[in-house]
Amino acid sequence: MNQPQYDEHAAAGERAEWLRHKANWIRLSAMTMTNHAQLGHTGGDLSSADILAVLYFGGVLRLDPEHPRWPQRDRFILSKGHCSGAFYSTLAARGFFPLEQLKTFMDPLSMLNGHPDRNKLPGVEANTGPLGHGLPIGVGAALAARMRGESWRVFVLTGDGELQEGSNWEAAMTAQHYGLENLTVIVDRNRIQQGDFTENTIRMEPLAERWSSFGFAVAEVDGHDPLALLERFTHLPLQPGKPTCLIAHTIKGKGVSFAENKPAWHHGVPTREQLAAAAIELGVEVTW
Ligand SMILES: Cc1ncc(C[n+]2csc(CCOP(=O)(O)OP(=O)(O)O)c2C)c(N)n1
Ligand SMILES: [Mg+2]
Repeated sequence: MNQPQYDEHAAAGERAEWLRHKANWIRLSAMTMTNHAQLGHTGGDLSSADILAVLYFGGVLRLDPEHPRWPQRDRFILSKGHCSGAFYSTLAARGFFPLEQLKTFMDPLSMLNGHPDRNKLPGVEANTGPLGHGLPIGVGAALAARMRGESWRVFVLTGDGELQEGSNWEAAMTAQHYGLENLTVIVDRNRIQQGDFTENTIRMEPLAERWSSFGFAVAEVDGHDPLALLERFTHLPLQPGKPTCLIAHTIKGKGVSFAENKPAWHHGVPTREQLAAAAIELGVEVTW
């Protein structure tokens, strides 16, 4: 159920290349969606693509797209629910629903709302969008696994600006109180939130120290290096008896030069010409 989607016996370089290609496909697919809707959150879609590719295609998450509510599955919660373009592209590519459905992003009556809805779309564990809720839900899910004696794990992907929501820190205290080693928080540390850089808005540093002072085992990782991510994800928990926080250093808009590290691309959407330029830079094709 958590087999890598590539040839496991391939050399490390080839595996990394395969995952990079998958992440770039997720990027272009998400941009095709935000171009279609002329709405969306392109910058954060692009920063999280490698993390999603490694979780879903690197054999990290135990899941079964044929049985999305398989009780023993790992739970992945996209707490930064505004980055639904990348998330839906990942779920469709992994087989949770047909790729053609991506064409309906944000259309009236579409199941692909701007923010994920677990009652509409297979593979979505929690309704997110209002920031600061994914981790509290994830803590509850991890605690439920513990109480039932089940071995499934919980992964929560948050934004860095999102951590300004106090609910995250209440949830963190609870996670450490219960020693939820089956819980991993991944912070998409792209250093930009809505409108500006995080450090100009509400300073997030020293972020690693903050998480460790809340009782998490913490590691920092290059969020665009598939093998470094894979290495971290396949050796969890970082410390027995503690929840894990992985701070993934990323670039908002990664892979598309005109969008990289620009606050305006938080909810910037590409024109047709920009989409064509992105396809060339990313070196992938989206045919759905
Ligand atoms: C509670 C709440 N307040 C405000 C918003 C509007 N909003 C959507 S995305 C965003 C910024 C998020 O920044 P960050 O967490 O850094 O996400 P990323 O950079 O990964 O896109 C804001 C303020 C929201 N979705 N929820
Ligand atoms: Mg951010």
